[in-house]
Amino acid sequence: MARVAILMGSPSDYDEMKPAEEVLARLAVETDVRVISAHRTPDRLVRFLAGAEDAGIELLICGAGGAAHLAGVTAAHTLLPVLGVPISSSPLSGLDSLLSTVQMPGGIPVATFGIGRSGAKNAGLFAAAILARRDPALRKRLEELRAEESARVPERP
Ligand code: RP5
Repeated sequence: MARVAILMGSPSDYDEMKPAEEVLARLAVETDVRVISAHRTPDRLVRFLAGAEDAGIELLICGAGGAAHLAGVTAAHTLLPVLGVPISSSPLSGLDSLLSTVQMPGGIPVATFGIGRSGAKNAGLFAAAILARRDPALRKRLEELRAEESARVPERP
């Protein structure tokens, strides 16, 4: 059963959002990956969020570019934690997406990550860290992943 939903505004966002999916797969956390746009498919978003908790979703990661309102609108429709990833698709290379996602007015929080692939990877890891608080087996896998990443760093260039 998927515990994390990964939403993105367009199929063109997938390349930048993939690291979230990949790192969660590596940690054996099931994801439900969807294309849902806050402005092109608003009904799809509302429908999905209405059933998300019952479907077992515990966290949502939302990636969008340009005037990026997907994470904010998602957060407005759910009490589940929302992690936002700004996508670099726009002529402003994602600075607009970053500001749109991070600058939520007080009251509806979106935890915002860096622009693009590393932001998506960190959002996936952050989601896993939250879930690991109550999942000792996942915590162990997260520890192993950290150890593997450390071991890959050479002592000399
Ligand atoms: C946003 O517009 C999407 O999140 C995407 O980053 C951007 C461009 O979408 P496409 O025109 O490539 O579908 O809503």
